[in-house]
Amino acid sequence: MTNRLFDLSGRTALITGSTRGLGNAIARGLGDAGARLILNGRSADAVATAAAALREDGHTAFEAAFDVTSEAEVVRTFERFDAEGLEIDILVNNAGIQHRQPMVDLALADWQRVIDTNLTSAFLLGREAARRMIPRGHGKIVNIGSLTSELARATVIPYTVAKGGVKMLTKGMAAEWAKSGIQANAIGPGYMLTDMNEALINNPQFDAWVKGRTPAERWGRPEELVGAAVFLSSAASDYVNGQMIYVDGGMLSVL
Ligand code: GCO
Repeated sequence: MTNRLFDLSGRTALITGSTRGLGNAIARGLGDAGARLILNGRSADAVATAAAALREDGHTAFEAAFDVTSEAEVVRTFERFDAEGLEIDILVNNAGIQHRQPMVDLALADWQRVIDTNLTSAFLLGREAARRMIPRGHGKIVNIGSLTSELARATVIPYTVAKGGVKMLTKGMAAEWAKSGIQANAIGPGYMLTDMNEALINNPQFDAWVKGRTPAERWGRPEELVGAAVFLSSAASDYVNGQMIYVDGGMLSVL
């Protein structure tokens, strides 16, 4: 008998960047907890493929291909949800990109692209979702941060700045929206086995550093974020607001 506190039945979750990696693992986990899923990515084909795979496994999966950095596309997508009667109960702001380059060599366009994708998108989707959650008196927002929400790593400064911003945006959402029954929180993944980190995983020195610097002495698996995601998406977290849960094998807790 699973505890109904963690039951997402009857809830609809929009997960950005959910065609692969952390977003897809989180979507699958929320689906396993009973949620209907709306998948997102920029590519309609990739969204369709990911949604079909989830339907194959018995999940209810809708498709929403749009660019999370485009205010016009975000607004238009939420207007489409309104027209289709799709109420977003859970928003997971997961979409993100990485760009590894020393700041002295960094082009403004690359800086802006990372900030827009990893941080501004969470504001845009959060604003549109909150405009609809506030009148309903309830909603869950789960932002995806990073170890770099707390500590900087050289060569990934735009990502670090964006993820630091995600931490404070989460607190800002709590400050303004908690009184309306919305819980806004974040998850800070450690070094996870994802496509985005392929170059690091395949670099023996970096791989050894991660395993040496992490108390668990291993990389994390995307599905290991599901527990925190279900908790922060469910009634179990109705009095939790503005928090970041680090799922990092202990890396942030030790020198
Ligand atoms: C990097 C990695 C990290 C991880 C993750 C750590 O280049 O250092 O991409 O940013 O992806 O964010 O929490």
